[in-house]
Amino acid sequence: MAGTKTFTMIKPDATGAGHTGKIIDRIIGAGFSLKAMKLTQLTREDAESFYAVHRERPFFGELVEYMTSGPIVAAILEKDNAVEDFRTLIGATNPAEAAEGTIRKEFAESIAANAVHGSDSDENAAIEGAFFFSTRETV
Ligand code: IDP
Ligand code: MG
Repeated sequence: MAGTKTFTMIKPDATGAGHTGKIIDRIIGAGFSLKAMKLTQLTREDAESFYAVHRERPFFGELVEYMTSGPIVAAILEKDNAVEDFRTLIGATNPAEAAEGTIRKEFAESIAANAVHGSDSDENAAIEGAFFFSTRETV
């Protein structure tokens, strides 16, 4: 059975462009509830660790530079079928390929600066949520 939690970040391009509130509104409007949320900025060590799975990819350096370039909003979200439904809401990694009405179609600047993160599995949702939040910080 699909899990009920996912993890997201509003990335530096979107926070910097003043899109934080609009993106949160879209997420809540799509039926997700906020279980935890914080504004923070990733250190290089944080970003390298969070994206360790992409270490060997050619864009890793660019990704770490970008993700440390400004504030991010991290959040744990709850909804039935959370991981899959959130990936549908945000759209394809490359905004040029993202469907109409998706968050990345509306707010992303490029394949790197693509406005939001969404976990790709229930297992990663739990790992990524725990990277940012203790049980004490989750409602
Ligand atoms: P996802 O965020 O849609 O799950 P992933 O393949 O997991 O996409 O890649 C993680 C992040 O790395 C992307 O959200 C994007 O910020 C960045 N990224 C992915 N592919 C590229 C690329 O080809 N060039 C630059 N950055 C990329
Ligand atoms: Mg991914």
